[in-house]
Amino acid sequence: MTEKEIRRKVKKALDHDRYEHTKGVMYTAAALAMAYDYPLDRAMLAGLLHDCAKCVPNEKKIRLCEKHNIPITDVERQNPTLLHSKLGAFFAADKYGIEDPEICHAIEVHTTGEPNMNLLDKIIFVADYIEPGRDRAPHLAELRKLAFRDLDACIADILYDTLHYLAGENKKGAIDPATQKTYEYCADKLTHIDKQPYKPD
Ligand code: DGI
Ligand code: FE
Ligand code: FE
Repeated sequence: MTEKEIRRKVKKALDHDRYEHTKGVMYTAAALAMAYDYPLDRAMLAGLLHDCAKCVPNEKKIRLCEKHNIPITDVERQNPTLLHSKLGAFFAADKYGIEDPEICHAIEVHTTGEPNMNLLDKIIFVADYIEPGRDRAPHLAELRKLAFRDLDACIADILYDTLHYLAGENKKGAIDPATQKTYEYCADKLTHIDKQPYKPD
């Protein structure tokens, strides 16, 4: 498949807002790739495909994972939206012909992160959070600057905010152990001075 064909297919698979977000992630990933010396074409392709399974209805996400032997954890069964990353990695290879395992891996871990992420994983994880269309998360202005100064510190701060968001008032959803582990792995990189290290109860 050519890059143009992939773009057209992704656009069809997503709703308007999700495709706008996808373009934001693709170009933000390109900018981060420039800053940290990663091949632009691969970063952009990973950005383009990172949410390719996001608009599949939740029931169907579960069905497709079961059909293709993609393991589903308890937390994922309770929050099937989380499955869009694993299913997206599968789609990238299966429907979009991506043979680059680094691209598929970055898609697979983009929602929770994982300890010891490689450079492309980090670029996509951060680009997803800071792309220009995002406007709800706290500290976006600081995180956008930090991303280009210290990628690991930016990841620690994003995970800190995500864990607090998930643990917040109306419990947005169970915390995936992968999110927790990723945070613990990089917690020593936290930069925001007004923050205490996050501790689950
Ligand atoms: O797909 P996007 O919306 O672009 O972004 P994403 O893949 O990072 O998904 C964002 C959502 O995922 C956001 O609402 C927070 C949620 N999330 C991240 N880690 C966890 C989580 N949700 C649950 N339930 N548990 C987690 O550990
Ligand atoms: Fe996503
Ligand atoms: Fe996304």
